[in-house]
Amino acid sequence: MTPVDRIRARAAELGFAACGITDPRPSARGAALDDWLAKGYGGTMRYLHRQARRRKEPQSIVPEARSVIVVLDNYYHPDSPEDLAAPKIAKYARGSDYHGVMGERLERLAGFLREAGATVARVYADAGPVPERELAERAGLGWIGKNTMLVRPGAGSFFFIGSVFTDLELPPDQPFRTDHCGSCTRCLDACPTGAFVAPRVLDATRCISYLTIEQKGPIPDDLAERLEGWAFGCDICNDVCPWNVKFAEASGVPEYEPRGHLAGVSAESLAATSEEEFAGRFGRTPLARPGLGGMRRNLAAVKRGRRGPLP
Ligand code: B12
Ligand code: SF4
Ligand code: SF4
Repeated sequence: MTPVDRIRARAAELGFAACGITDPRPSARGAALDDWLAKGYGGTMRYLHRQARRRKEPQSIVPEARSVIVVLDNYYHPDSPEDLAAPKIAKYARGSDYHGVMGERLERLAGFLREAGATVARVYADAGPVPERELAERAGLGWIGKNTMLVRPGAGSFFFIGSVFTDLELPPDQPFRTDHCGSCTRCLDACPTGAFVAPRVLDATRCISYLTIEQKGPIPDDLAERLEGWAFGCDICNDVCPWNVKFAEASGVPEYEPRGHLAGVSAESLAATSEEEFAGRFGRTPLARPGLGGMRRNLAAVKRGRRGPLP
């Protein structure tokens, strides 16, 4: 077994669905990121501006790094009838918060690298200046679809992406170079808010995921009307993708088992819910990010939207 084979085997043992190797050379899409930010598509996510330089030059994130190990973590579980009824939660947020679940297993992978001689092994899972989808594509794990998701052939896109930057010099995998979207436009056509400006360019300020999780302040009425019952995140442009319809398989990671839905929860019932009750039910899930205040806002917007256009 080569050192890379052993790393892949350890990643599989830790429950990761795929593992690829790349290096921290500069992003080939720096101009696309600058343009995206300049057009204001990042809305109030100011951290994306602050991180832009490091995102474009991954070497600057961990100067000692010679290789980046990229993993995919499957979070898919089929929808239950309660999941499909408003108010809806995106699939990724139905289990325990992935930052901890993936972070802990990435740390174990980093420990394995240290045992193999690495002096630097730093892990990232969503919370860092890492161009995760591009690195995953470069590590041969899939292509960036028209919905901007990293899609893996024969597997789909219901994956989180994690990475370990290390000073081990490892032979990189071949980048993924083919586009398997072809003439399909299902994701672009299905987006209820018209958030795709063009294939692979998302105006986040129109995306339900941004509006219900990241945005501060009220959800504008014209977009509230189009929430289609989504109260936290949105799965539409992933659900319609033929690669998911055909290939998505239930995750084997126990922490991603759905732990609760919002069936029976309404704007009125949340108004009467205390912070303690909310924390008891959703404390260790991604819903803690917008918190009780944010979820009250979201449920009120879902309700407003269902009444139809406001005068
Ligand atoms: C900000 C952010 C968001 C924003 C903006 C999303 C976006 N598309 O940019 C919002 C809040 C809307 C969001 C939503 C979601 N997110 Co998010 N998000 C991020 C975050 C933190 C940064 C992404 C970013 O930099 N965006 C800026 C754009 C410009 O960069 P980019 O997406 O990498 O886009 C590249 C392409 O557009 C490409 N490009 C441009 N032109 C062209 C042309 C061609 C031909 C090609 C090939 C590429 C290309 O160049 C860009 C720069 O490299 C990443 C984590 C990370 N550190 O990367 C997670 C991340 C992308 N999100 C993730 C997830 C799961 C989601 C949701 C599915 C959650 C949900 N169910 O609600 C949705 C999906 C919505 C969607 N279609 O993207 C996962 C995606 C996993 C995957 N399989 O791809 C990530 C990687 C987190 C993680 N660690 O797992 N997210
Ligand atoms: S997550 Fe929903 S709102 Fe956002 S781009 Fe995809 S379909 Fe549109
Ligand atoms: S729905 Fe079609 S166009 Fe969109 S990502 Fe999937 S294959 Fe590509």
